[in-house]
Amino acid sequence: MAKVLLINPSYDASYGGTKVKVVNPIYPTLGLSTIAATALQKGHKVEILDLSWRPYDFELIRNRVLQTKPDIVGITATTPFMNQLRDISVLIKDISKNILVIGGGPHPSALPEETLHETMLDAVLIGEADYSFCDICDGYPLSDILGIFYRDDDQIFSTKQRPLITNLDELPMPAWHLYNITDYHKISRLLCKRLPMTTAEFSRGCVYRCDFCASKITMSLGYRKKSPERCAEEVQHLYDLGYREFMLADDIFTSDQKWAKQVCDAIYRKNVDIVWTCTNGIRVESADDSLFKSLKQSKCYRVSFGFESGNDEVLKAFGKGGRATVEQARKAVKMARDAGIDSNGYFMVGLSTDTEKTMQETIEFARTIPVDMIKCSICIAFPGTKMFNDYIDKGLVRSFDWDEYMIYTAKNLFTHENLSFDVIQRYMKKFFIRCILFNPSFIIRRIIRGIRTGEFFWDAYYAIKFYLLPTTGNETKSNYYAKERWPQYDFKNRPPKPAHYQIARKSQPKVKKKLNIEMQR
Ligand code: B12
Ligand code: SF4
Repeated sequence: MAKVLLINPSYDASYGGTKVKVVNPIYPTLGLSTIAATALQKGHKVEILDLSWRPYDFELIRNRVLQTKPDIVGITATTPFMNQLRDISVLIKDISKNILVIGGGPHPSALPEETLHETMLDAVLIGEADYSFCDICDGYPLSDILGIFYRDDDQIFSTKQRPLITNLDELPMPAWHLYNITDYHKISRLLCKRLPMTTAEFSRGCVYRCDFCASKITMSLGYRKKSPERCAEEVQHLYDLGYREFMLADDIFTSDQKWAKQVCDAIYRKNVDIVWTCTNGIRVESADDSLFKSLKQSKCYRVSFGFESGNDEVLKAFGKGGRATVEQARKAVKMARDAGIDSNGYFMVGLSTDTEKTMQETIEFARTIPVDMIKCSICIAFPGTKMFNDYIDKGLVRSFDWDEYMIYTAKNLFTHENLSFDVIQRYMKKFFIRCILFNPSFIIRRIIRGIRTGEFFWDAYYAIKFYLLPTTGNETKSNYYAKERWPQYDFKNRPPKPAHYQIARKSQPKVKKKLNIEMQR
């Protein structure tokens, strides 16, 4: 049986010292607990080291590795954490070349070949990895495992794409128990009502194609759902483990309204004392009066809407348009308010066709829409998105230093076709000033809500913090272990290609490989 250590990087640098630090999300990472679950089911020993809520600390990782003595280390990474992944891969190989080091999650899935070049990883598992990671633990030769890129000597190979899991009910319960529940009392009280809080998923995938979104790179195009009974069982299981709140990570939970209502009804029937939120933005055209009533009844107290822009043409251009209009957004918020559910609005500036005029429209729209929470970020072309691929094709990407891919502190990542980064940042600052700090209707709404819910003092505490912190530009640097020894990839002269094209054009590997043999570099 394999001994496995899974590592989630530190979020410190990404929220840095900016205003959004007041909503720093600290809860167990679902990706690691789902891959851990299948491995545990097969009898492997799995531990999770979650750095999300602490600064990046390579000594801590080293000590944990020396103590656990794992056969396999798995590291997850979104783009801003890729440099941590690179650093950890070097650190682990310094400890022992015999430890198999595996990468997964959004960034390695988006750029698997480049990721292998830039790290000392032995393999990258692409996309949904619940079963492929288990195959690794079971000791199958890397060349026999579907959905992976791996190295053999100095060569990189890939295997065929793994078919998607069709019946999500077959997956074991995510291994939430591997997290130390007491760590999850640190989350901002603006994000949660009850502690401790965690994440859950009822469905996977999305059928839309917004150009700034990378969700397809891990969960593919399409929509797969767990049965309502299974969803309710997971909620019960979370409660039994001691969690009192969860946020749903699903991309489009409310889009199949009939099923979503059945899920809410099944949770309601379980009568579990746990509250929840749809924190990942739902689509405004999926809002429905009776669905919101069911959500409320099942103890969902907040839905987040991905409004993104206040201009219908911009919405259409990035792939959201159609029924997801500015007018529909107002209707959706009204429905949520009528049902007694809090609403949270996500906005972005610097969308692919944004101009100063459309960003101004976004600000005016956000200022007047009666939501209870608002968040605005700079739209960054993350690897795995159409926007990134388009910018690569047009030669507009200016930096491949993943430490710069921080949406609140980014400076010169790419050349926007209509705007400079300075202008985008200026509008982001303007957004916070006009829509939150000097927006009487938002402030009054928040005060009334605070008094009604008994959360007024938390609001006041975070309001002071929010006011004092800068909007952008206050970078937090990670203290790396071996930056000078990170393997390098020449992105400027060998621009990356979308992962799925790479899979399609690679021939099948001939070399077989055994688990735990020493990697030659
Ligand atoms: C919940 C969520 C969060 C949560 C938790 C993050 C996390 N790492 O789990 C929070 C709120 C913290 C978060 C933050 C951010 N997020 Co986010 N987030 C999501 C969301 C909505 C769902 C993720 C999820 O839990 N899915 C369910 C689980 C089961 O799937 P999974 O995580 O993909 O894991 C599977 C595979 O990826 C793989 N896998 C994952 N990890 C590993 C590790 C190993 C070793 C292996 C082998 C396999 C493997 O196996 C898992 C099971 O199949 C996704 C959108 C999406 N649909 O994927 C965006 C997404 C991952 N986020 C994204 C981004 C950009 C961010 C931010 C960078 C934004 C920012 N603020 O700068 C931050 C980064 C974190 C930070 N704090 O700074 C992008 C990533 C793009 C990219 N190129 O990196 C996504 C895809 C959103 C998007 N629409 O584009 N996010
Ligand atoms: S932003 Fe939301 S709706 Fe758009 S493609 Fe991504 S997950 Fe789907």
